[in-house]
Parts: sequence; structure tokens; C-alpha cells
Amino acid sequence: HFADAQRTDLMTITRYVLNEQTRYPESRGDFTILLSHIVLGCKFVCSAVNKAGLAKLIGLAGETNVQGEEQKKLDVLSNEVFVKALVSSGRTCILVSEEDEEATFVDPSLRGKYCVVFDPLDGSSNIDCGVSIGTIFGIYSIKDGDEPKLADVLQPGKHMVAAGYCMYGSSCTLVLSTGSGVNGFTLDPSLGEFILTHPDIKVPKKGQIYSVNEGNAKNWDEPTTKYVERCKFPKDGSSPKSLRYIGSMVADVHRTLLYGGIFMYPADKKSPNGKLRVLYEVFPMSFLTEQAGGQSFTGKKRALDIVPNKIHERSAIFLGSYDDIEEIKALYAQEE
Ligand code: AHM
Ligand code: MG
Repeated sequence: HFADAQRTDLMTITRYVLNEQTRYPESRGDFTILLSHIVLGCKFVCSAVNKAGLAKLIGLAGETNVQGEEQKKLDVLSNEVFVKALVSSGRTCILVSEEDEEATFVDPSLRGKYCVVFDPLDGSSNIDCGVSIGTIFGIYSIKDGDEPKLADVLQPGKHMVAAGYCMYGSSCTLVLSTGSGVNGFTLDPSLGEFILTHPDIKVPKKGQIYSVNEGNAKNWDEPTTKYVERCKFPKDGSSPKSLRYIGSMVADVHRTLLYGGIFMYPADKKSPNGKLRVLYEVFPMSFLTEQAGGQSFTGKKRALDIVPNKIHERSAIFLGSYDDIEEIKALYAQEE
């Protein structure tokens, strides 16, 4: 029986990625090693996040907390954990983190071929109230033996070799794509292992949910305004869409992948490039969305086609169900 077999024959994330690699006979397991270090980072941050509410009581990371400071500490702690886990993997050459102004070039003695761009703890405004937050990452690869340079991470998202996120929610879920579909793994805390729970995630072709910070509506452009108006007052007799907005990109995108719909952080008069960062927010989430059969759009073009000029560059972003993104694309096309 399938369910029984699953209960005793666990597909861990490591086993899954090793299986995938058998398709590439030249592979030497470097990616598996890199991933196991990312997984370690996620487990550590998950455990720290779960204790965050107790931080005042027990102290976070062995330090006594001053009121109001633990939020910043959890960000900084997560960044340190990921930087150290990635460097010590011996498989990375360049790291770009939301928390660090400059890119980190790994010491030649520990250098490997992967460049990792990441937001160690996204949605930090949600930490203090215990709402879901997450880690987002994207991975580029340089040619073996090449000298790493900043241009290696200033590449369009479509050149990523893998992308994923880990959501620290009611359970800890790691969603990963290595370029052939999307799979979700849930941390079994008693085993300390991520187990395949959401094989081959496909975003529904059309959704019933829109997700946006509507408090910015005053400054929106025409297409965004029109689109949201249509969500609420559909002209074709269909029922209005539901609004869901957590304010944590990982959680909002996770729901969008599983239930369908559209997630948007549009440009507006105050932030002409939106809020979200191209390298470690827009690209990984767009990569996953496309791999799950959805689309991702900036208001001008396919998000994965952006060629970033700076590591902390921002872009407007619309992503989700294929049909819903077609609709917003049509509204932007009318503008031209
Ligand atoms: P952060 O990197 O400072 O945590 O900000 C990113 C977050 C995203 O998770 C979320 O989608 C967005 O910012 C929410 O922004 P807003 O509060 O403006 O709606
Ligand atoms: Mg962020």
C-alpha cells in the first residue's frame, strides 16, 4: 500500500536530490553537499524562530535580550548562520545576502563553483507577532576553475540552476526547484529531516485569490488599479476574488503556489521600482512559479529576463496562476 510504504520508506530531501543527480553522470555531488548546508541553515533558523517568543525569557543565542532588540537579532543571527553554513560547504564562491551591503567573495581555500543569493529571514516585520516568515535563496553556477567576479551574480534569473525557500510557519516547509519542477519537503522535527510531502507542485491555472498591500492603492498605476478593481467587481459575472495578504513574501507566495491566484508588489508613485529585491526575492520566487507552471511579470517583461545592475536592485513583481498573470499583462499592454 502506497501510504504504508511512504510511512516507512521516507523520501528525504537529500535522497531526492541524490536521485535527481543520477541523471547527470558527470555530477560529483557538489550540489547535494551545498544543499545539505542550506538545509542545516534552515533547521537552525527554524529552531531559533520557534523560540523567538520565549526570547525574553530564555535569551536568544545565549544573549540577554533588551526589549525590542530581538527582532534585529534574529535577522542578524540567521544571516550569520547561513553565511557560515555556505562558506563551510566548500562549494560556494560568491554570496549575496539581503543583510550585507557588499557581496562576499569566499576565500580561495574554501571556494567552489556555486554563487548563492539569499534573504536569510524575510518578512521580519512579522517576527514579533509570531506570523510566518522565511528564508529565500537562488543559486547560480560558474564554470569550474573560473575566477569568480561580481558579474556572475548580476545575471538574469533564468540562468539560476536552482531556487527555493523555507517557510517557518505552522510547520517548517522547504520548497525547491532544480529546474525540473517544484517539490515541497516538510521538516519532521522528531527526525530532524525534511520529508517529501508536496511532490511536483503545480500552481492552478486560474486562481480565486489576489494578494497585495492595498494600503498603497493611492499611489498605484492604472493597470494595477484596474486589475484590483476587476478582482472586486468582476465584469463577466464571475464571483469576486478573495483578498489574502500576510505581508511575508514566503507565506504569500507559498499560498499562491498551492491554492493559485496572484501575488503582487507593484511599482507605485512612491517606489517606482516596487519594494522587493530582484536577486534574492523576485528571481527565486519567479523561478519557482514558472517551474510550477505559473508566470511572473514585472509590468514590462518576464521577471526572469531582468538583467540586474546592482546586487540590491528592486523590481515590481506580479506572479502566480498562468491565466491571472495573462490578465495583468493585457492591462499593461493596453497602456503602451
Ligand atoms: P523585508 O525583507 O524587510 O522583510 O521586506 C520584505 C517583505 C516581504 O516579505 C513582503 O512581501 C513585503 O516586504 C511586505 O511589504 P509591505 O509591508 O510594504 O506590504
Ligand atoms: Mg526581504
